[in-house]
Amino acid sequence: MFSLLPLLLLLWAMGSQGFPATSEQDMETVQKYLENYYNLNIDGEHIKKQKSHDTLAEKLKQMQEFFGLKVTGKPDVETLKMMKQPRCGVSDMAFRFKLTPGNPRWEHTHLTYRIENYTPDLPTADVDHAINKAFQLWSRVSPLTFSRVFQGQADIMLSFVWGDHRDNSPFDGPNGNLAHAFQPGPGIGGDVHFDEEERWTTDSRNYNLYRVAAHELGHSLGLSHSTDIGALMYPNYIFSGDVQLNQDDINGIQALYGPSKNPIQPNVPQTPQVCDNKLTFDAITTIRGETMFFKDRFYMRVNSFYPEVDLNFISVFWPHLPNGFQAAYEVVYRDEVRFFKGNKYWAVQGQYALYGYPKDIYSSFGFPRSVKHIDAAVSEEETGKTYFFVANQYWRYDEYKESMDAGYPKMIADDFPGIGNNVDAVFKKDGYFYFFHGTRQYKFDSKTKRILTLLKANSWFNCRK
Ligand code: 0D3
Ligand code: CA
Ligand code: ZN
Ligand code: ZN
Repeated sequence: MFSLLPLLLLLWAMGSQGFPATSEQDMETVQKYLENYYNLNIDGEHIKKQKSHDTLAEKLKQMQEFFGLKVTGKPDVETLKMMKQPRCGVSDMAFRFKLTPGNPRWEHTHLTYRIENYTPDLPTADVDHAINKAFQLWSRVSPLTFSRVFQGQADIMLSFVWGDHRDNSPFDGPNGNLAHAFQPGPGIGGDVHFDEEERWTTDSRNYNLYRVAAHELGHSLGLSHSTDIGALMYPNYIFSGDVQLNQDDINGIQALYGPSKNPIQPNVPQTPQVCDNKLTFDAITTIRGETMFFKDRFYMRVNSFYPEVDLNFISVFWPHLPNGFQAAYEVVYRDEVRFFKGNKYWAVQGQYALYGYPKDIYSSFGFPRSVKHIDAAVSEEETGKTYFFVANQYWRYDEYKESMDAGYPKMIADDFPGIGNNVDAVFKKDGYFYFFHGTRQYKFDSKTKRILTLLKANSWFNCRK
């Protein structure tokens, strides 16, 4: 059943002396566990090439971190013990939040807070507003309620302090550590300190107080850092334009306090999981030799140097572009990538957004007003022809002549048979088109008008089957 040889070799290669004489059975436990819950790829005799040696150690580390074990990256006694415990069938990877070690939480659901002082960077009303909104994020999705007090002790005391402020966690001047908060408990428990040496803002400049307060309050309520880059509890400050809890933050707070009694719940963003077989895409394009996939607020990128998929906010790459593109394509000879949303499009050169955008698709490309959005687009380097897919039809545009070719639109089904009635996304690589429709992907040869291979949409992400 199991091919233990590669794993044993791998562990041996990792220099994993210092863990107990591991039996074959234990090895089987480790392998099976990491395969089940951590997408470990051990395929027959081969560790799949993209999964490097430290990936196994990485997976072990992730697992150890998740369970609050000592993070060794090795299958030590504690780790094996945890792996042998019964589990519900859900992948740990789906839950990326982490609770504070020991799972401290508030035992009452009505909490008080007090703003002890103010930063000179902002009007006091802006500070009050930012803090108030940050509390609301968490109260909306949990049974917790918060009320502000103006004197005496409150459960959560918030203050702006700098340098050594006598809690054994001195701040470090501008940047670096922005703030910290204490886990639920009496006295200093729950309190939030902001580093006064940061510049505090109410916009996208570093550092947005609402964004930082929202994160710190997560700690005040008992959450630790999440590995989900889309979560407010992710360890690094990323300002993605708006501040909202994502599904992982909500899973975390509800694991501690249960669900909200309020029936009206906000729309919750989720971070795409690259190895989720149900993953679909909004748009895909090549860009300077790499392929970039777009989904909601995120891009995903793979390259040959690094085994893991690079997943991040679109706004980190292009702060001035919107989220949720519907189509994207690259014009290689101009070193330009164009992004479409509704009847507008934007253009970038590498990481720089070009001036004068967005423009509309009618005056630029000659689409009729009946076209409200583009489903997918791809340009052929050799011919300078760009294909735009709109519902069950497609248009062909000449990049050199800067005009739509005569005789279009045509039916997708006539010239790209088998790829479905409409297209989510398309890109071209090594002479072939790759069409995406839902969770399906078609490798298509336009010379023979034939589908060569049927693939899962996420086939580029080095996932196990
Ligand atoms: C911190 O200072 C966190 C606070 C934080 C993290 C994410 C979002 C808001 C606030 C300490 S609990 N993190 C450091 C940070 O992001 C690592 N510094 C700024 C930076 O690296 N640009
Ligand atoms: Ca600092
Ligand atoms: Zn402090
Ligand atoms: Zn933090």
